[in-house]
Amino acid sequence: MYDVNKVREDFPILAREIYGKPLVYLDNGATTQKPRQVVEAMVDEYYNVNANVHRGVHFLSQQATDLHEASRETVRRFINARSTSEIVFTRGTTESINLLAFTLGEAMVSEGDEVVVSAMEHHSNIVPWQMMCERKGARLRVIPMTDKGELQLDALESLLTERTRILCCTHVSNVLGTVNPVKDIVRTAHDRGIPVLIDGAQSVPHMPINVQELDCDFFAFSGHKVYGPTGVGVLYGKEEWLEKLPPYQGGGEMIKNVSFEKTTYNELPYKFEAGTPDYVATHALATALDYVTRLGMDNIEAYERELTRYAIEQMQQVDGMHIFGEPQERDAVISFQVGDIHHLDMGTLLDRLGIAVRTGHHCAEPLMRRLGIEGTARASFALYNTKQEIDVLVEGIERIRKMF
Ligand code: 7TS
Repeated sequence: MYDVNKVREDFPILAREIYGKPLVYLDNGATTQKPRQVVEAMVDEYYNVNANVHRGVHFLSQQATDLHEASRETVRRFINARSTSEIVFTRGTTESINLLAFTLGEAMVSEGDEVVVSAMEHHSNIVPWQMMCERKGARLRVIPMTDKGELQLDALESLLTERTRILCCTHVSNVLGTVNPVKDIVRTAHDRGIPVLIDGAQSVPHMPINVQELDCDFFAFSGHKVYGPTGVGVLYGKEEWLEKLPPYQGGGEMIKNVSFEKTTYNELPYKFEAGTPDYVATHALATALDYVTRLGMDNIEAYERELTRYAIEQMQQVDGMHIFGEPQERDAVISFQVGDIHHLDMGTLLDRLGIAVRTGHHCAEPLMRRLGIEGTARASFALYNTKQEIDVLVEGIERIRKMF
């Protein structure tokens, strides 16, 4: 059985009070809190192991390298990639997508080509593609969305052409919580020989991920959204695709031989990992993935789905409550608006009650425009949130509604 109270004991920050009120942290879409195990792994490595990886014959360097490479294997297992060659460590989802947009642009995009993204992307899965399109004279095309907040997949047929070089789509919307049918999207794109990138920033913390089953060609996520440290993330890529792409940054680690005349590049995945990696963070990320694996991603998913169902049911009791999107499959994210109370006022007043939510456009301005709004308040849940916390949120919203 999933024991949330026991889980909460692993997260010291949850015992904090904010303005004299117990913290209710519902901004997990932005970043999650860290369990003791993760922080202790970092402290332990800095205190007892620290040395640069991949370059020392000495004991500590070997040990740090072993931890770093074992972390790659942990990531591989966690998303069920075929090989650790397919696991590139980056600084996060944003860097993963920038890496891919740049290198894929260099390798295979020319004037008149097209890149397809969806209407519900985070800026980090729009702007890098836009930048690449501008450089290459290519064009961005957009999968439209229904009023319920689901992608219009019937439009895919006409959007995917012989000029389409890649389709990029988020697994879960960070605003609406929509879980996109990425497996179907991948199949449709593959029928036309088009590779697919899935932005897994908002799915990895909430559900089991199996990249071989999804059959996506690329998959990106951030460590800090899945209980790991900041500054580390992953780009998964199928080996045959990564082999086709040129390096991203130049420097140490990514080379085999360097002379002033010619440099040869290292094998996968090191070709994409110039410079000293954040090897303490990769180890801590693996610790976080081990932590959620021990709890069971299936259990976490079931627990959070029930929490989200409960939250929607309770929030809908509030007069004037509008919840954005009505997707058939929703993950642990709820964007809302109450009457004409500005989302910033809502967020600020909830904060005074110790409740942390996010407000604004959530780095998805095109989606805001599609919804005809400037922003929302957003509650997003994690494995340590409780129904009691949702009751506190709903009481808080109710109190604020009465003030206005
Ligand atoms: N993709 C999605 C779907 C996201 O939700 C985010 C961050 C990113 C990419 C970028 O991740 P990063 O770790 O590289 O910054 N989303 C949010 C959010 O919803 N609130 O704060 C950050």
